[in-house]
Amino acid sequence: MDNFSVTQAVNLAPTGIATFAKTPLCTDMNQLHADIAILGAPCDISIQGRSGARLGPRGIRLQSTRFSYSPEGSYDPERDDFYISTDKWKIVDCGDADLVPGDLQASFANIEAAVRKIIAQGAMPVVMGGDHSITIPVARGLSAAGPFHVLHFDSHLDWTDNRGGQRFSNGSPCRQMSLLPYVDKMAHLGIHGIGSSRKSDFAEAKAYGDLILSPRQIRRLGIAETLNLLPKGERYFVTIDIDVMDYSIAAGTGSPMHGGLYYDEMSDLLEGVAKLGHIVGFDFVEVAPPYDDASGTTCYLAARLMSDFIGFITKERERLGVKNLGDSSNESC
Ligand SMILES: [Mn+2]
Repeated sequence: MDNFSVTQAVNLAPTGIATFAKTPLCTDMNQLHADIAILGAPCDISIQGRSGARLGPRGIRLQSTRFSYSPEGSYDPERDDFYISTDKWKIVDCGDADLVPGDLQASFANIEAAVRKIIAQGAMPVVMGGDHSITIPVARGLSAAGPFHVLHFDSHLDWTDNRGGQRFSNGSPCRQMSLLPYVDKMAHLGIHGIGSSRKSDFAEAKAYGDLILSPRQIRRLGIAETLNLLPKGERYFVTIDIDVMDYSIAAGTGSPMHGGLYYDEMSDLLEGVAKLGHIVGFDFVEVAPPYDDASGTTCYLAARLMSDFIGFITKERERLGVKNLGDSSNESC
């Protein structure tokens, strides 16, 4: 960018390449040397309702260019603090795991391999779906990061065993994760989709030891008490389905739902979650730009919440004195 500027680079939102928050692009995973690696998983061939989530990473990346990170960090006037300083944290965008048309398992294999590589390179994966089935290969790719608890934000329980014999749909990631030996307890937050799961699915999830709370129950409890109820432990994987957010602010998804969470509630929950323990990674799924409004409300909400969560996670690591790479490794991407 500097090559073309006669003045100091201003880096406005409409300029530059639309990586996530305009972070550096690193498509050669062997060169990956970062604290946090953003990955797109534009796979929506296992969706049960309206497709379109394969365009999620594109939509989120475009809206995420409305903010970008800087050496001094982003100033939050509410907390009077700076977040995500590029002097302290190295965040890169690794591009997308390749989608193989019509081949779910091959597409899953690409996602799993990318996540496994990110973990092996010592970075925290942040994966953009894609439909919620992509959480299955993401969780598989996290095997070396386990054992961990799973915190699942969604309108739907996603504990379906199979539909017509298909066990890897966007309605079954939590069922599939429960089968992984390194997945410990699960908490499902924001669940309120009527008729999307069988009563027997809820019974089986509870028998596994899962906590299930609706938005109404979260409001009655309050954020602090809700956080108190979450499983205690050292490590957590967090999976966020955009349809946990209320229809009025998140229409751009396959199965939008009234009665969901609002931005402040979700952001506050994520801030609390970041303080529970070590976050091994998170994914953000089901954003479907074809159903979004013209201003990109849903895509921007997803980008904002992802960035908030990255900010809360890095802030907690700063507080704990966790080692980070910052800009000390400029030779590799
Ligand atoms: Mn889901």
